[in-house]
Amino acid sequence: MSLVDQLQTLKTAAFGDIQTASSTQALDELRVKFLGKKGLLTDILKGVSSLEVSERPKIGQVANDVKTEIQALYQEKLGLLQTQERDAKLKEEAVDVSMPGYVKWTGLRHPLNQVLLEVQEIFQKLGFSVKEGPDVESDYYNFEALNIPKDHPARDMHDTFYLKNGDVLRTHTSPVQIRTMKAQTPPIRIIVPGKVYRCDTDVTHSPMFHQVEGLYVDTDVTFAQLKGTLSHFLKEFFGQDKKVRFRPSYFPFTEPSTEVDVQCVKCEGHGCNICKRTGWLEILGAGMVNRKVFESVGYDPDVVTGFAFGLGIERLAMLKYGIPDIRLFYENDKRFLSQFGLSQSPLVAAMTAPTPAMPLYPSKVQVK
Ligand code: 2U9
Repeated sequence: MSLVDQLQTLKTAAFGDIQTASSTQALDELRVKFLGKKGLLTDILKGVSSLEVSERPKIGQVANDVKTEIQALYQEKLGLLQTQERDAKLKEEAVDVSMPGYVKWTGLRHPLNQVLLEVQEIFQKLGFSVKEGPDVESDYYNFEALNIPKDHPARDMHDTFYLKNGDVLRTHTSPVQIRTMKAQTPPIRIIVPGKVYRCDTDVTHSPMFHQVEGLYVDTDVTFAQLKGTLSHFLKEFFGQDKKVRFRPSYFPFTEPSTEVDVQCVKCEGHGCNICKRTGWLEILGAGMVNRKVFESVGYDPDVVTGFAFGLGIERLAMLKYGIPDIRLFYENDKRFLSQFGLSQSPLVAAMTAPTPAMPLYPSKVQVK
């Protein structure tokens, strides 16, 4: 076949292939195949050297024309395929702005932790520091050292979980105060939050719940300081306008002992279902540390005095927010928990709003 015929055949083949190319990548491969340095056109032109010198310019001209025509078709097809590919990509990546956005769940503090932090903050500002200790305790630290000997009726009140080896799940966080007093010398000013365990279950009692206890020991700590400190705490927590009262009580580890009430947060003292028509809510147990407790930690009760107090976090949270059932705290129901997110964005709040079946907390109960 003459070189001119070979060039014509090449052109026909190239045109056919380029016209049916389905992607820019396939098209580029064709460019290399036909026009590349080691391509078919180059192959054909190798034959020019064997031609008469006089025939060479003509073949050169034909070859140039073929090359130019293939390049022109290539450029035209390239533009077409690029447009097609860009359109397909845009279609694929299209964003439907009418679709609802993704809700980003942000974590928030459990209501019990929120209340605990609020309590801690009030006492930390008064110079109390936070101490923690183990959940499993010996009978000595949980009872004996706190003036609750074996057979003491107070043991029944505590509904204790006993372990096989005689240890107990602590019924209060008081053992931490005993450990601290044994390890340090006065002045001691601590609050002790933590889980405690009592075999008792109903809507206001759980076998595990959380307490905060406090202890202040120094020379000359007085009952007046106890009253001032706890009145300050209750007013900070429930509101400065609330009245506070101290009633005589009994605990083996304090003498004298007192229970501290705050004016009902719901009826402001008029009497309602929350305060059992009394107008008062029982919040704290407290008292001056019993001399016997000081003796068991090696302190001289004629030199040091102190006050101690205890409260239940669940009870505090239930009263503050009007929560009727203690089990709500432990069920991990997001409809319940998300209601206590002060830092929650309005969008998340709207999209995670509780269904009507779940009452709203903090409740806005109206009482008359
Ligand atoms: C030491 C000495 C004394 C801590 C105290 C109470 C009174 C009290 C209850 C409140 C509600 C337990 O969670 S509750 O059921 N607590 O009434 N706690 S005085 O007294 C102490 C503690 C440690 C060394």
